[in-house]
Order: sequence, then structure tokens, then C-alpha cells
Amino acid sequence: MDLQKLTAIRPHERQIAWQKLEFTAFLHFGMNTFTHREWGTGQESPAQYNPSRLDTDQWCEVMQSAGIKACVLTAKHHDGFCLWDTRYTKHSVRTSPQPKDVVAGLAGSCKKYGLKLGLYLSPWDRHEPSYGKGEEYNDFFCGQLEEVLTRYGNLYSLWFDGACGEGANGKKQIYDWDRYYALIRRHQPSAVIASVGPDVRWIGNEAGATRPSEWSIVPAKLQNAHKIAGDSQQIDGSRFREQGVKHQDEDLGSRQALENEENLVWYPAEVDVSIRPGWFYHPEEDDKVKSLETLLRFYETAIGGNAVLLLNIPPDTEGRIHEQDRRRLSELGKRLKAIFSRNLLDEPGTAIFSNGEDLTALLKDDDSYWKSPGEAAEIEIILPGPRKISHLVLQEQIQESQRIEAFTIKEFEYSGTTVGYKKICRFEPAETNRIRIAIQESREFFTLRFIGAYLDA
Ligand code: FUL
Repeated sequence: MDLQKLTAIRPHERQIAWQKLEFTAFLHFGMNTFTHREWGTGQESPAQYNPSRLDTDQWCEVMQSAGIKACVLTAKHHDGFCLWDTRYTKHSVRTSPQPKDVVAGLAGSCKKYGLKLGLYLSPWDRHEPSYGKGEEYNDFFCGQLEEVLTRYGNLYSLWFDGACGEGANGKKQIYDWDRYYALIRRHQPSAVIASVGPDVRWIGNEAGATRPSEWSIVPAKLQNAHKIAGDSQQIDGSRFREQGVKHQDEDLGSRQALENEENLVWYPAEVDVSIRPGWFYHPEEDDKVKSLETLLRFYETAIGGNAVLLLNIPPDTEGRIHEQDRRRLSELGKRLKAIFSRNLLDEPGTAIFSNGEDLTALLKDDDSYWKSPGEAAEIEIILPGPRKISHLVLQEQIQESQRIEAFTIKEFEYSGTTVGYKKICRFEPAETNRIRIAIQESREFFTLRFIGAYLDA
């Protein structure tokens, strides 16, 4: 196996910036919020869209309380209704009882609260008459895309959905993806293009499941996997939303999986999952907001599993985040702070060594990292005294590629595989005065930029 071929694959600046956001939110809001559907028909009337107390500042306050750093709003879902003041169709907020441009409102709120903004624009459009007419629709879609790319300041992500429920007898539309992507690169070169896009890979399910070994170096063919409208998700329902990572898709990046792959790319994973059963707000789901423990597990397994978490929080019919979700997210923020704001290794008297070399300063400084001399190495952490620990966090310097393939933490009888941008190892809290991390396999050598130890009291 030519390991240099694998480790030559490195992330782009925009992918690094995106990965560092770690915890992000999806905001599914629009016509479906008012018709209580998941997929609209496109036949709705703008008169049905009527949020009584729309408040995008409140959305941002709620996100901030949870520690969320960015959000992606459904500017247009499959029903074609637009949340911004577009000149390409009358099917938008402008002709509704509440004509406020929601994208503009949210862009302003995000700026105020220091959050990044991304937009979801569904290529599948059940309202637009030109849909299915080839270039005519692509012109329409590019026109809309250009509006959102040029009016609302810097966007961090453009999120394209692969769903298209037209079926065998429905309208056939060939999307001009290359044209869409070129437009985005021209106007927003630092934004990632996600899901049906070249920069960010859909994890493959909507249940919050992450692979045990999540690689960011994968076959290039995966970038095209969801591009064909007729091959994509055909119906939406709880079965689709609850299905986990499919078995045949479990290994995307091991040495064996890449053995015969000619073209490889840096294509990191994003986990999109909803805080409620549905993507949109439905009043009958007010008592089905996911538990604090479930959300904490999503956080640990997604962000701590070399992925970005895109947690969906659907604003309600008032145009606010419902009290149930608001409370849960504030609890989550408090819990995350209680665990992760106190790195036990920051305590004076702590030392980190590998084979006699003192790594303490290297791993504490945000800009530096350690390069192992060979493919395996043991790291020993000496604590100032016995300390109770429940979480250990490891980070590779992904600018040097992703390399770690197998490791163990002796004191906690923990064994893991990939690390990548971040690995959160969680175990039964136990007391110890030293921690030995053995990296047993890596691709030529490995890097470590950070180690942290925490207690979930
Ligand atoms: C799916 C869509 O069909 C859902 O409505 C939702 O937007 C989800 C994020 O992607 O494919």
C-alpha cells in the first residue's frame, strides 16, 4: 500500500474553517411549518405562511446558549416557497401576510450574535413551472442562487439536498451542478458546498449515527453519489429518518477500502439530525424533543467522531424556537460547559511525555503540534495526583492529513481507531494519576495537536 498516496490528501482552507465550527444548527422553517407537512406539494398559497411573532434574534439566543457556532436556514425547501425577497417568483414571503425577508433578518441576527450563516436551497422545486424544462430551470435556479450569494454577506455553507420525489412518471430535470458550484466559488469562495457538493460529505443517514472509523480521505466517486435526481431519496418518512449507517457503507476509508481506488479526496463528514422526529415544526411533537442524554451522545459521537454536527432546530408557527426546544438546548449548553470547559491537563504539575520527550508545551499551544518519529508511539500523561476522568479528547493536525488508525488508552481499557479532527473518548469515570495512550498504527507517522481530559460529574 502506497501510504504517501493517502497522506498526500489534505483539506482545503474552507474545509478546515468549517470543521472548526464543530457544532452547527439546521433551521427548517417555511411553508411546511404552517401546513404541518414534511414535504409540501408546491400548490400552497403564500397566504398560508403567517408567523405571528417572527424573531430571528431569539433563534440566535437559543443557538448561542447551546454553544452552536453557525446555522443553515432552509431558504427554499422542495415546495419552492422562498424565505427571501426573490425577483424570480411570486411564491415567496413577499406576497404573504408577513412579507419580512427571513434570510435578511437572520443574516442581521447572526452578525449581532457572532454566528455564521449558511443556506439550504432545494434544487427540487415543486412549484416552479420551469422545473423539468432543462436549461430554463437551471437559469431560474442560478438566478435565485446568485441572489442569495450576493445579498446577505459571507455565507459559510451552501447546502444542497439530494431528495427528489418525482418518481418514474414525474418531471425529469437535469441539474447543472458544475454551473451551480462555479457560481458559488465566484461569489463565496470561502463557503463549503455540502451534501450534494464537493466539500462536505453527508454522513449517510438522518438518525445521528456516525461510523466507528470516520475517515476524511475517501474515494472521489463519493462526491457524485447523490447527484442524480432520479436516484435520490424518493419519499420522506420516519423510516428513512431512523435508518442508521448502512452496513456496506461502514468502511469508506481504511487501507483495504482504498486499496484499488485511483482518485482520492478530502471529503469530511457532516451529521444532520433533528432535535424532534420531523425536520419541520409540528405541534404534536412538542413532547417528543430528544432528551439531554441523546443530544449529548450526538455531540460526543459526531463532533468527537471526526464529523461536524448539524442539529436541526425547527422554528414554530409563531416564528420562534418553541419553549421545549429552547429549554433543552440551554440545558445542553450548560452540560457541555460543565464537562468541557475544564481541561484537567491544564492543572500545574501535569506533564506529557513520549519516549523521554516533553510534549507538554507543544500540545497546549494552539498553533503547535507534535509529529511522531514513527508510525507507533506511546504518550504518557503524569497528573499532579489521582484525578477522576470520564472523557479524553484527542486531535490530529489535519493540515498534515489524517493518519491515526488504531490506539488504546491503557488505564481505561479503551480502544479506538480513527482520530482525525477530533476524537472524544468516553468511559466510566475512574480515578488515575497517569494516562498512557498507545498509538499502535498510523499512516507513516501521526500528529497530535491537542489532548484534553475532562470529568462529567
Ligand atoms: C432531506 C429532505 O427531503 C428533508 O425534508 C430535509 O430537508 C433533510 C435535511 O433532507 O433529504
